[in-house]
Amino acid sequence: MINLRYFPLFIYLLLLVAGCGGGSGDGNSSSNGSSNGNNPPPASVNNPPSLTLSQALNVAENASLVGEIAFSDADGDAVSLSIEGVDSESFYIDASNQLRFIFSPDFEDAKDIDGDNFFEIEIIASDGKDNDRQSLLVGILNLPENKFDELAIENLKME
Ligand SMILES: [Ca+2]
Ligand SMILES: [Ca+2]
Ligand SMILES: [Ca+2]
Repeated sequence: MINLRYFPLFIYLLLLVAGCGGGSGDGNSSSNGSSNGNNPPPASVNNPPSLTLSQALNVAENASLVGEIAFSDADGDAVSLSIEGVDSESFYIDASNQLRFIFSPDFEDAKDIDGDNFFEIEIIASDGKDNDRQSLLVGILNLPENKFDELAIENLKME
């Protein structure tokens, strides 16, 4: 049986709880009106060119061709390619967008800047407004030279 002496207190507590629960409605109703109203959208947005390149390519020594530089431009802009990076002076890009050495690399006579047979360059594609650039590591693969072939034959004789 509920003791009626405490009933008013019970009601009081109920009201207190209900009052706390509903009270927090007056939050920040600051209306952040997006006030960019008067800026018309740009007439045309340029899309930068996009290079499709591996980050690393290996080519056999004694051949100057590295590979084609593939790119696209969503606007159909004319795109010009250029080369930067520490070993950029060892390369050029021909009229067919082929990346080539200006010489025939010789594994036994490394011509890259630090002599480890990995040429470090960056390819830049520009449409005159924006550009895309990607780093490219061109490694030189060693091919057997005559002297090494002879060495291999001598080793065979010794077995
Ligand atoms: Ca473009
Ligand atoms: Ca190097
Ligand atoms: Ca070699």
